[in-house]
Amino acid sequence: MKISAFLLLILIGLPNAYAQENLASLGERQSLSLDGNWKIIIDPYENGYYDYRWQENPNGFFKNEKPKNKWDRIEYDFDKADSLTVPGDWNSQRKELFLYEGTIWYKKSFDFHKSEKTRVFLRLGAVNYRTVVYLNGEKLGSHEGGFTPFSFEITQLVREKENFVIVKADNRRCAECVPTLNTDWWNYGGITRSVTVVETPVSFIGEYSIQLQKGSLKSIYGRIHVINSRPRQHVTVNFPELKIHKRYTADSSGSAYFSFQVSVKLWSPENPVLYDVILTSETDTVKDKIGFRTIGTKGSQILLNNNPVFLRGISIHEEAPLRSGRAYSQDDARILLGWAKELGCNFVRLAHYPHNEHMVKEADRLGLMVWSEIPVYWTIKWENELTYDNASRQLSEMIARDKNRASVIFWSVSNETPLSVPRLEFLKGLIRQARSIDSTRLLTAAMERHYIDATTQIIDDPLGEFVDVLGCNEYIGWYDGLPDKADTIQWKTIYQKPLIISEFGGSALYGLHADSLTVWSEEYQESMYKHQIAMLQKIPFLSGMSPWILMDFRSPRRQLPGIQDFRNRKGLLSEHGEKKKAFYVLQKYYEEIRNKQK
Ligand code: GCB
Repeated sequence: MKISAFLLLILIGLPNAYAQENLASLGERQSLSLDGNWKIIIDPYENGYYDYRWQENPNGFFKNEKPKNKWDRIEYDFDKADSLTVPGDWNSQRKELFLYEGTIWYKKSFDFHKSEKTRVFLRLGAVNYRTVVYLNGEKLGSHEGGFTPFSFEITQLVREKENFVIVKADNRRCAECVPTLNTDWWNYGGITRSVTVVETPVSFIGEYSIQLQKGSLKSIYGRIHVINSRPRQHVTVNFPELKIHKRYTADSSGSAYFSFQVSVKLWSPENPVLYDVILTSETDTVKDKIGFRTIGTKGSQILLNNNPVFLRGISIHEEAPLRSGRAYSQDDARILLGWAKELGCNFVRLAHYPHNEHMVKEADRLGLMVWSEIPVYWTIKWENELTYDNASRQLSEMIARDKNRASVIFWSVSNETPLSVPRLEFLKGLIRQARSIDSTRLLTAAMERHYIDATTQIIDDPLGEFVDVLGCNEYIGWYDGLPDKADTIQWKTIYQKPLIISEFGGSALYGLHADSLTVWSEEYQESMYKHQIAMLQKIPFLSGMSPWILMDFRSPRRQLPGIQDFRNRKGLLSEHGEKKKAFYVLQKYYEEIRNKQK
């Protein structure tokens, strides 16, 4: 780095060691989109990052150097390189990248007319998994975790013409990562969600939350946080449709906490009302569409707006419908959630990581309650502090992004994690953290269960004490016996809490027909759903279910040629949107429940 650039960086406080936190409002603002074609360099040996002694190279690919003389030897050239579309994973865009796990460099050029007295941020919706970001040859910072947004301030570096942003994305798995080495989903790499440049006033609303106070149907509670605030500045909260206009004074840290009484139409799956909400500070305005509802529990019931509700759910991976790869668009969200609605759902489990923002926003609009989770999956390194910090950061980023979405009712901290003391401490820490950031939603986890005798399943995971709602995955009739085994099973729990069967299911290849004992056939899956439903109906403390899974999805663990071909076939629909027989079994059951509740 040249001395002058180095001094400049010290003066303006760059490079950021890590991505900015607590700027969730950036996602709700007008922005310049950097989506489209990005030039790429595939770099399996990370030569663009390390020198031949494996030291970080100060003149790596992020400098985007060009030969100035005919003898200059520069061994890369973004401008002559291939390109990939952003947003989008790389595996499904190029045949030779299908199985690729490693580093790819992305480059995009843009012009930007910055107004006077503003700040500018570069926001990345998600990059899987490890990211280093550079602008105009300078490092902005890094981020770890594949499913949450992050941003960097670029006010001092951005210029009118020919900015170039370079992103190093590395999707190699590691034992200490979250998720860890082993998952049952495709490790799609790359810039999988939109990239934007966002301009804000110098002093701006960085964050806000606004929802019904826990337990109250009339009292709105919230916070506006103004970054770089003049002390005791005024902020307002406005609901134009209700002609509500409230004014508050922020404290010296820029935060205004408020509560007021209001009569709103409550958000529910039957009536997903969203209100325009406009928040202002003395220099800034942010607009959102927000629904208001409460969520709670009473004994083994889940209460939505104080009324018991049974969650007719389905689990969904962020897998693109009707094409392959990671889902990212509003259309993808509409198709996936449209199928869930057609199935009769009022609830979706967005497995196994935070899905893109279109999913939760569409769920808000369509009236689907959402279970949102972080990828603490299977065998995480419970005793590694960095692993904990990573999970904890992903949790904060998920909550920061979605805390104003009425659809989201559950934060889930883990999936099928094996019992141990360090694991319990780890998960308790995450639960405490989630509660301290958001006291209004319910905490859950997808746990396991075990047999106490040949026909009795018990849920007694010590984690159950710390969650509000018990999530439990079970595969009776698939990994555990044949479908009719379910007829003999009864369920117990040591907790007086609601239970969601967060997974059950079995695989079928769409179009494969046989008798109901022939594995992989639609008839087997259909029979399994029938036996499951009969069993689940007998569980008195059951409050809902999210069978596994809406649509077949890519997984490296599923290799059987002609049947799986790298796809987990437990979908009720194929990846082409064809409905298997079990779809109709669940649809019929959900209709019956709906009719009973009327
Ligand atoms: C599970 C996991 C899920 C898998 C599923 C399966 O228990 O939570 O991620 O995909 O089983 O199909 O085996």
